[in-house]
Amino acid sequence: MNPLEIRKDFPIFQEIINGHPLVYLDSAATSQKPRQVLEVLQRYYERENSNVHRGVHTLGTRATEAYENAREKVARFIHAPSANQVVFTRGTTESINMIAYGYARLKLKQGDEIVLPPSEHHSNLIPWQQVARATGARLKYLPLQGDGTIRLEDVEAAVTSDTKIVAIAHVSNVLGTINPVRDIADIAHRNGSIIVVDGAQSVPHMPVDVQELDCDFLAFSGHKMLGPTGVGVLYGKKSLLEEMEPTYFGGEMIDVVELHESTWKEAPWKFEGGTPIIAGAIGLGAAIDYLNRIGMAEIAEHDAHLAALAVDRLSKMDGISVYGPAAGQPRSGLVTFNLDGVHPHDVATVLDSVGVAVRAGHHCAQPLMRLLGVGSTARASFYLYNTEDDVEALAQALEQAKEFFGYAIG
Ligand code: 7TS
Repeated sequence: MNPLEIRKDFPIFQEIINGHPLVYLDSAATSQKPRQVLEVLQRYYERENSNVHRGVHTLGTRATEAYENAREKVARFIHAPSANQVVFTRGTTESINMIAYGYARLKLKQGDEIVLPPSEHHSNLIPWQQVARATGARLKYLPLQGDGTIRLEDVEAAVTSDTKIVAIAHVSNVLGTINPVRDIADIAHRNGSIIVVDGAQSVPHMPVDVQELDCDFLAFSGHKMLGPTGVGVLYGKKSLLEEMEPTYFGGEMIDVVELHESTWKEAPWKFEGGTPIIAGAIGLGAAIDYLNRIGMAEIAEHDAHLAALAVDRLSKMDGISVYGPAAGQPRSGLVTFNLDGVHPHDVATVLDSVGVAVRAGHHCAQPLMRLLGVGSTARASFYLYNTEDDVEALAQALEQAKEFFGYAIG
């Protein structure tokens, strides 16, 4: 793959930021969008726009076919056994909340346990706190190693026959650690638990096969994988989707409605109450086409290479602390760091002044920040359109920030 060629597909790289070419290192927050996705959205609204699953008119048929075709693309992308196991949602957050409301709240009871690491994004933590509050179940946190990794023996020790849900990110959005989901799934299943996998940072960046992972649920967001905002996916095993209740009730998701009771369609449609995210799903389908053309294995290698380069470069700089796996250890395409003694917002502001976009803050992972002993950090995250020059631009901008704050601190 050639990131210089790929960049030509992304109109945003023509933007000049504060007098500098854009160096976009915030794809873990949201990715940029290629022309191919933007054109599909435009064409949909110009030539196919209609509501789905109801009109018998031509446009209705076109929109329905395009929408359901996108579902097939998602299913193939994650190797789901059937497209009926793919529910379109607004994103990872909504997918996990739907599992919490439609499954966990109904199934869990006092004494049950939900096992999770303390490094989870708030989207895979607060819904479980709410389930615990509502059902009397208990949250049980896995110990984290200093580099953010999780030891399987600790999972073995934590997961018991009381465990009903293990919730875990495939890839941490702060540390870039890649969790051994298949091994954890095996432990969960041996104890009669299900495993919910937050794929927000893995599905966009590496090949993901739900059958190989043997995960019960998988949640991810379209906007982090070249697709539009407002669309995401909830994948579930067939029997679980059958057991799970819808979260939203109304039009589109019903079978028969009586005055005092109603019945639902089958999955996935029973979970898609109201007019669904039609353009979003079609845009996500186009994003998947784009990613497939490049190849997910190539993208994974590319992103990890840039992150490794950044870890190496930043670790050699005085005054920079890098978090997460040590150099040479597996890490996905992101690097979290701090410039000692300087607030990451200030670092990010100086970087922005030379066109380098990084995220600064607690990254929706406050408990993890506490474990790291910091209030917040800066984070550079890489994707298929980034180059080795971008890593160098980051390092040089950080040198500038050091000079600036060294002077300011005196
Ligand atoms: N889970 C993980 C691991 C994430 O990284 C994110 C978003 C979410 C869940 C929530 O996704 P959403 O699309 O529903 O918002 N992560 C980030 C981030 O790291 N910076 O901005 C958003």
